[in-house]
Amino acid sequence: MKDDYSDKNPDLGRLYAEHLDTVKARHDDALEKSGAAHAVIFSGAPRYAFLDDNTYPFRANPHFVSWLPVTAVPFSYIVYSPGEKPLLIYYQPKDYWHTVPAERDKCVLIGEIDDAAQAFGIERINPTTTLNLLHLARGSKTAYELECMRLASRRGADGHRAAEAAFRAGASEFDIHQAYRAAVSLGDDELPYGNIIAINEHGAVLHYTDLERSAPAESRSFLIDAGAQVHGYASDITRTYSAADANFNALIDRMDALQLAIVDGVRVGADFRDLHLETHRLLAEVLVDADLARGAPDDLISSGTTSAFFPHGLGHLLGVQVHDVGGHLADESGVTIDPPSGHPFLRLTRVLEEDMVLTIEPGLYVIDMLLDNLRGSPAEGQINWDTVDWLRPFGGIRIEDNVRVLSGGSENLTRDAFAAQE
Ligand SMILES: [Mn+2]
Repeated sequence: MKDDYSDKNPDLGRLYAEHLDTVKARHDDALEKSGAAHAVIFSGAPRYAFLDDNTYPFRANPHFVSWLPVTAVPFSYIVYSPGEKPLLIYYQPKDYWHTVPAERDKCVLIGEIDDAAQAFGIERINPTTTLNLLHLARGSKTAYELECMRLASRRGADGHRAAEAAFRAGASEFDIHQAYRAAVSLGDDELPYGNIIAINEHGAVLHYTDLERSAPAESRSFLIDAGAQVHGYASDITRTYSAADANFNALIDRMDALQLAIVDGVRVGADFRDLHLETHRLLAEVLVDADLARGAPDDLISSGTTSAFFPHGLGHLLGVQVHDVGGHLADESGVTIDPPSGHPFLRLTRVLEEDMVLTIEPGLYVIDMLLDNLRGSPAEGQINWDTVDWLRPFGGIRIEDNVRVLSGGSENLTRDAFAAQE
């Protein structure tokens, strides 16, 4: 059996049993409030590519994966009735009909149904009430989930270490990607998301997924956003490196210090929207210190200058999904919390709760399309375009850690994982 890092913690089995108790309690609550007696959770069906007999990579229903560490089995069901042992029904074409509760009117079915036969006559499919309750509850991780995520962070950190070494040896993006996959022992379809492996200017492309087969004449900088998973639980890690340029390296260090300052603000009761806005204030100072812009922080924010350099959100919930569900949910009723005005891409707007795991991923990039939009506005005079020209060949910087929320602070899964390698 391949090393999937789960053997690094002999306690995982006991933690899983406790985790199941929590998952059951969450479903007991969601079912009662939904006026239902049974939950049927479908793992999903593979989808065929258009005019083709090959399927897309299969991604199991995340609700199914949060019940048990099975990520690759389609056409399977979990049937749960409060007070009873949950049933796992593996796909067996002739034999699974009678195992779904006869009281179909008291069932809710959770999953993506392509074919009515997969619903067994259950009419309440993905009821909003049930899903909101489960999604809200999934924000805080159980001890088992936290341990899976710590291991996923270690797995990812091992990949990052190998990727950095390949970059420093002059490898192409494609070959760096292979070095990463070999180190984490995961195939492309097993990664929690497509790796971003970006050399030089490519670092400014936020979702860069091409992989150049040959190395550039000069490798100046390297931005890697790559994760791993253990039992379906993800890590999501970004690092940026300078090959040799001391000034770019100093800017990376400034962004690293900014990132750690924001992580310092993570604790129970912190409003993630405030952390995002604080990031813009700190970024304004970095822009001024680096001579990329001039002006007071509030002016650089209101003019749109900080948003042009940092156009994405500070972070998101993390778990069995890389962008875990429920990031905007205010409460059980399903009311949502909007992102702050001018920051529509923020995926997490909640007040932080104990044992949530989220990413903190500030960035600073030269994205010409966004900077050019500022021409003719007050921001044009705030920006030092010569320094922008200097930074452009390096692409950009992003530093991303996975952070667990605690009452008086946080646990940094990513920094701990890198430190454990020493
Ligand atoms: Mn992320």
